[in-house]
Amino acid sequence: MRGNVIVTPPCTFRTAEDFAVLAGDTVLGAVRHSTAGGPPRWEHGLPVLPLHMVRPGGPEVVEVWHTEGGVIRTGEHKGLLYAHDGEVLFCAGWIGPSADCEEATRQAYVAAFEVVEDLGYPNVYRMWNMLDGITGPSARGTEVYRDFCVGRGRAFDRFGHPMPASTGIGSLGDGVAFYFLAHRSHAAVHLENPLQVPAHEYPEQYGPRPPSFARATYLKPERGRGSLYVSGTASILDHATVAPGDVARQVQVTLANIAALIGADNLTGHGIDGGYRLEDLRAIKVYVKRPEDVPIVTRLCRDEFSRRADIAVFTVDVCRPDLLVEIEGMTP
Ligand code: 3EB
Repeated sequence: MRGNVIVTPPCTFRTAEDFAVLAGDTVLGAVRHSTAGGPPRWEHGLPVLPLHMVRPGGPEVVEVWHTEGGVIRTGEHKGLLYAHDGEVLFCAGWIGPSADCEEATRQAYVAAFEVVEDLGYPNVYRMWNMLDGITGPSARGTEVYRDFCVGRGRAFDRFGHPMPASTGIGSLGDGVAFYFLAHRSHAAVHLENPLQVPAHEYPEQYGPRPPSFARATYLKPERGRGSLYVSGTASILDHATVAPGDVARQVQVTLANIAALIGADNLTGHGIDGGYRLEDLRAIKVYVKRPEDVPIVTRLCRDEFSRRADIAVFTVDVCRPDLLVEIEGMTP
C-alpha cells in the first residue's frame, strides 16, 4: 500500500505564495515558470527548477509535482538535482548557454540516464526541454534546436532507452533547461499519433537528427487505470506544418491531433483500454509564439478543455518558425 495522501492529478499549478505553504508536505519537486532561469536549486529541501518563461510583471506559475507518500530521498548527480519517493523520480537539470549545444546536451542527457539507472527508476515517462533561442543560430553556427536534437539523440542511442512523451519549446532566456519523471514499477507505454509521422522519423529537412520523443506516454499501474501524458503537440499533420500564419486553425489542428492521440481508437491500437477526450485533460500548458495571439488561443482552449483543468499560457518561441502554438496536458 502507498501512503494515505491521494493527490489527483499528480501535478498542479500554484502561485509562488501557495507553493511556499505547500512545500514540504506533499511535494516531490517543482518548476518555477518565472522571469529568470538557471540551474536547479534546493528549496524547502526539494529540487526546484527555475525557467525563464514569464515576462517582467507577469505572474509566476509554479508547476508542483506531488508525491502520494513514501519517504522522499534527494540527491545530486553532475549538476542534476532529484527527489524520489520509492515510486516516482523527479529530476531537473540545466544545460545553460554553451559553445557546443550538442555536446552539452549529450552530456546532460547521459547524466540523466545515469540517475535513472543508478536509482532504479527505469521507466521514464515524461520529459520537458526549454531552449532559449530555440530556432536561432547556435554558437557553432547551426540551429540551437537541431544541435539539441543531435546531442539528445546520441544519449538515447548510448543507453538504448525508449523515447517518452516530451516537450521541446522555447524560453525567454538563460540557456537550455530540462526536467523529467520516471517510475520504478509502472510500465511506460509510448504512443504515436495516427495523424502524424513519429517525430523520430521526421525527414531530414527539419534537421540532421529527428527529435527523440513519443507523442504520448501511458503510465500503466499493475492494476487499475493509469495516466496519460501528452507531449507538446503542434499543428503538424504527417510531418508538415498546417496553416502557417493562421493561429486559430493551428489551435484547431493541434486540438484535433490531441483528440486523435488520446481517443479510444488510438489507445486500443496501443493495447490500452478506454479512451480520453480533451475535457479529461488536466495540468495543461499552452505555448503561444506571438503575444497578440494569446487572447484568441486562450479562448479557443478554454472552450475545449474542462473548467476544472489548470491551464497555463506562456508566450515563447516554438521549434519551427511557422508554428504559432504548442499544447500539452495529462489525465489525472
Ligand atoms: C513537434 O511535434 C513539435 O523535441 O522534445 C513537440 C514535443 C516538439 C517535443 C521535443 C518537440 C519536442 O515536432 C515540437
